[in-house]
Amino acid sequence: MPRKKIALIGGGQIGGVLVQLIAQKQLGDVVLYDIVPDMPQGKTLDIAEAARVDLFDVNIKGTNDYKDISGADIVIITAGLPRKPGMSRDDLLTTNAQIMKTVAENVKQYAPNSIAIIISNPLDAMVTLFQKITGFPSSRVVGQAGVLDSSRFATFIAWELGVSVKDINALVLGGHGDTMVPIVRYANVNGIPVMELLEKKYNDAAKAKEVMTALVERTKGAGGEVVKLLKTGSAFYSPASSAIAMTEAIIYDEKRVLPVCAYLNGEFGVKGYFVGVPAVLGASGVEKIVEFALNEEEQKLMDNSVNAVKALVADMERLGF
Ligand code: TXD
Repeated sequence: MPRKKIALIGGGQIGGVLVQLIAQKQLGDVVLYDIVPDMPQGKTLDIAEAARVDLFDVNIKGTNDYKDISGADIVIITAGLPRKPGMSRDDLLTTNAQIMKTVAENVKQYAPNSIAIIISNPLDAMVTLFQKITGFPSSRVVGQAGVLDSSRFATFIAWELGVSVKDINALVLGGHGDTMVPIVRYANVNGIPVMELLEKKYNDAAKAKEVMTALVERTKGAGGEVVKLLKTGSAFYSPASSAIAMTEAIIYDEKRVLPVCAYLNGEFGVKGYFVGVPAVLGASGVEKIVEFALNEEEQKLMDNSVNAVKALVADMERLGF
């Protein structure tokens, strides 16, 4: 099998970790593009020089020229500004929409058959804009948010219960913002409902509920928690890992069911918007939305989150994008 070509647009914190992970896992040849002169060349040189130690055999190139992404199979986009303490993801809208417009035009020109994974914030709006400008079929445009938000939820549950995070299944749906929807009802430890385990632990249903509410709230604010501690940027290791899980699902045609930001055509009661839902990821990109019944409370939270995405997209359109 010829090696895949993976283009990364944005060579900042997440971009750098992406290069390293792709190399170490030998997922394909990498091109790292950034507008800052020499920086992507420097980062890729640094990572390439670890090849003898890490024993990887892929080509790694840094560039300031979009021509170098020509023919990429997968494009992962992190270009844009990250949050500073006190900022919401939505505060990034104007700046990052301008950046995304240029990025999308170039991906359309140089990698017209690629599958695009978008990471830049505000995520749901950036995915929408990218698809609008490229005109790519929606199966080839997907945003990363839910894999990370779900992993954060799983991590907090594991810590609370004192069990391995490997055995936790936890799903977060909706937009990648404060309105995201952790699905408590289906959170489980190897099939055993988390709520049942919390009730056992505390021997008190009300207390168990209170603890779960705290886990849910921490999940929703998890990005901000990291921003506050870092002071100079936002999370980058875990977003990079999450995008790599999606990339692997596509490269190896795994048909994994992952929560991703995907285009909905009536599923979950949403039409014409990109929202976080479980989807099958395989060689063709988003191959299927995995729909399931939400209860009344979950549907209400989902509607609220979808309304926040709609408002964000409307703001973006008002700004002329
Ligand atoms: O889960 C998620 N989706 C996210 C998203 C989790 C964490 C952070 N998330 C967002 O990803 C964050 O809010 C940002 O919008 C992106 C990238 O985060 P990162 O931490 O990597 O930001 P950096 O280090 O500032 O890197 C951004 C790079 C930087 O090197 C700029 O020079 C570059 O983007 N940049 C550009 N590249 C190409 N083209 C243009 N026009 C451009 N403008 C800036």
